[in-house]
Amino acid sequence: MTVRAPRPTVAGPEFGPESPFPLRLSGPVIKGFGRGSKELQIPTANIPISGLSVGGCSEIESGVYFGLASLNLPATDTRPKVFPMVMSIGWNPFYRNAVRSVEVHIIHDFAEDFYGVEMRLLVLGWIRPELDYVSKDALIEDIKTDIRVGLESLKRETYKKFESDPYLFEFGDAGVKEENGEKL
Ligand code: ADP
Ligand code: RBF
Ligand code: MG
Repeated sequence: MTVRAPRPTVAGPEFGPESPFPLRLSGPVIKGFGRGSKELQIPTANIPISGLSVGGCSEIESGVYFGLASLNLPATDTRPKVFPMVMSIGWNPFYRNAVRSVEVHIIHDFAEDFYGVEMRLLVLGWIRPELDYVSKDALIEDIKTDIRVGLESLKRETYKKFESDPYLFEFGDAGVKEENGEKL
């Protein structure tokens, strides 16, 4: 049996996000590979890879990140809610994907799917590189650890304060068109 070495319980510097964080990304939730919920029981809301061109220039490195997400749910007549999230960007080495994907697991139980809804992300830190695994269970275990690490990391006041970042509440056409660097 292969046992993964114990992992740190928090990620990111104690005194708050350091460059290039916080990164701001957004996009509509699209269909992914259909594996997250069914195979891993960890649903991931995918957004188009074009959402990665932040401010039109920087490319994000592949890996696992933590941060905050907000959703422009149709039924939300109050301020959009902000949720903790963990995100994977890359090629999913365990599945040898042919396309690079951006997938976000929101740490919240939703009663329904939210395909098509705009999601805004404030990426606050890096957790680890994307890895290959000996088994699906090993991948699931590591993602569960990412969730714990993400939650623990976000508890710190230097990260928690981003819950009120205006970016998470600025839903609307203009912002989205700009963020994605493409005309919709
Ligand atoms: P896909 O391969 O299409 O991305 P998944 O099996 O990964 O499908 O499931 C993702 C979908 O599940 C999301 O697009 C969203 O509509 C829904 N969903 C429900 N709960 C969550 C959650 N906590 N985090 C992310 N997506 C969720
Ligand atoms: N896939 C990998 O192949 N290797 C990884 O290290 C990996 N880490 C992930 C970490 C998180 C927090 C999440 C949400 C997903 C991760 N995935 C990883 C992606 C996973 O394989 C993918 O979500 C499913 O295949 C569904 O598309
Ligand atoms: Mg998914």
